[in-house]
Amino acid sequence: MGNSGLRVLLLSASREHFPEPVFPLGAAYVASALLREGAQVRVFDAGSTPFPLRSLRRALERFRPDIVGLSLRNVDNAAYPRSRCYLPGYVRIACEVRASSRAALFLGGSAFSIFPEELMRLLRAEGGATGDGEDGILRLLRGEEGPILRGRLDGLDSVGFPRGIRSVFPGIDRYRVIGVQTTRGCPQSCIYCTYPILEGDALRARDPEAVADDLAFLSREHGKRDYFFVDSIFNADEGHMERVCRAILSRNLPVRFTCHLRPAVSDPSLFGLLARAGCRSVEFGTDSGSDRILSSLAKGFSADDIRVASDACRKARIDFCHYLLFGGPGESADTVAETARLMDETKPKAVVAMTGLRIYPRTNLHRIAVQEGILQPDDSLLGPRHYFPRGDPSWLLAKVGEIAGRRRNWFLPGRRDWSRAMAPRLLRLIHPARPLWRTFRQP
Ligand code: B12
Repeated sequence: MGNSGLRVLLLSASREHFPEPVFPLGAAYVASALLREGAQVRVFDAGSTPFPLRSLRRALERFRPDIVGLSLRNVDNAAYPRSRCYLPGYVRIACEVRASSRAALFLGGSAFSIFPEELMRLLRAEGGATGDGEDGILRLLRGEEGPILRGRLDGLDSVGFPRGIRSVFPGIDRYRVIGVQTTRGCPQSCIYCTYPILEGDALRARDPEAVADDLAFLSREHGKRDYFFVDSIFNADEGHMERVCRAILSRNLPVRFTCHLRPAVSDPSLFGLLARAGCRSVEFGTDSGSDRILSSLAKGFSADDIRVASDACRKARIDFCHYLLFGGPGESADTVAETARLMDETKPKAVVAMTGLRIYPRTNLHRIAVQEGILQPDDSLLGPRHYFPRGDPSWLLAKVGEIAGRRRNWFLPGRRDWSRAMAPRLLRLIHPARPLWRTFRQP
């Protein structure tokens, strides 16, 4: 109870509403850990107020926190060529914290886990924790070794929703879709990916009954029905996925959810169980339909696996979307065409395709790009920087644009600045609980 009475404002800095506004789950989970220690906690959500700096000033003056914990989710939108960098907004928020309070500033969140030193320097914070924030924040408050430390929970028993969430974060009522996490860590080693850096490379699972407790609480106390299971890969351990579904079914919970799946399933009948538990949409991290590229990205599954998973999803009547990444090492006009053919064959509701791979530090892609001379070894990568075969984006953008232009269900987030577009906002008004891609009309 060392932090009893300490006033902590957790500030979720993201203002990105595309493809959907994202519930500040990181801040909510960190709040749980602080509440257990007896701290007084408020969550400020910069994404749900039209004038964030003015509202933040008011919140700081009213609550007078001892500590501000800045939750930094996205560095940029990872899209090419219309890339949007969020760092200037985070600098403005940090300046407002300095100007309107004397609180110490601590940093955390996925953006911070990827770029800790750079963000410490940019935002002039007192300290920060990468990794598991529930552990990280408490160790920062204890003044443990720093200024940057790595939060690490062995088991996930302490992960979950704070039961008094409405007094901590009244803004919960503004969110139709609530994030829920059932596992952390990713044992895959896709060459471009940050997941093992963010959450570790070993899979850690929450007790399925604890997940069901959270869902029961959210539906009973807050009337929620729609969820996003935010696990990097919900089927990384199919046994765990099955236990979560059975826990939901055994309590008859009124749940509809979306999740990220790897398109590799050992037992296709699991999709029937997923559907019965409330799964309405699946986002497959497919990346490519070419076996050559799947292997160069080290995905660990094949085009045939994608066929089987797509088929199983369709039979279970779950809408699915394939997320693609064009431009991995070895991508050619032939492999792009092969991917397009597999998409036509598997008939997803939508295809969301990025062209160019965002290069993150400490990934294999970073090493490859330096070796190939496409990237300077001292580039901080905050930039952002994207990988293209031979460093040349033009032919690939043209090719993917041409393919997508002939298919109505293909969506290219990097082709324009969607943050200002009206169409996604209107679709969101009509279908507030669905992922944007699920609102597209299928050809
Ligand atoms: C699920 C997910 C989505 C879903 C979200 C659905 C939903 N309604 O919640 C969807 C598909 C919509 C999505 C979209 C996007 N996403 Co996304 N997403 C994720 C994913 C897989 C999980 C996020 C999550 O909720 N994790 C669980 C929570 C609890 O973790 P957390 O927020 O990180 O918080 C923990 C710690 O970071 C820490 N912490 C958090 N705050 C604080 C504060 C303090 C003070 C401390 C000490 C600690 C701390 O403690 C928490 C508990 O451990 C991550 C990858 C990952 N594994 O993190 C990518 C990720 C966050 N997404 C990313 C990106 C780029 C995007 C998009 C911009 C993509 C696009 N172009 O459309 C959009 C942006 C959407 C938006 N509005 O912000 C990137 C961000 C990195 C970057 N490049 O900036 C990530 C990291 C993936 C990656 N490429 O590495 N995403």
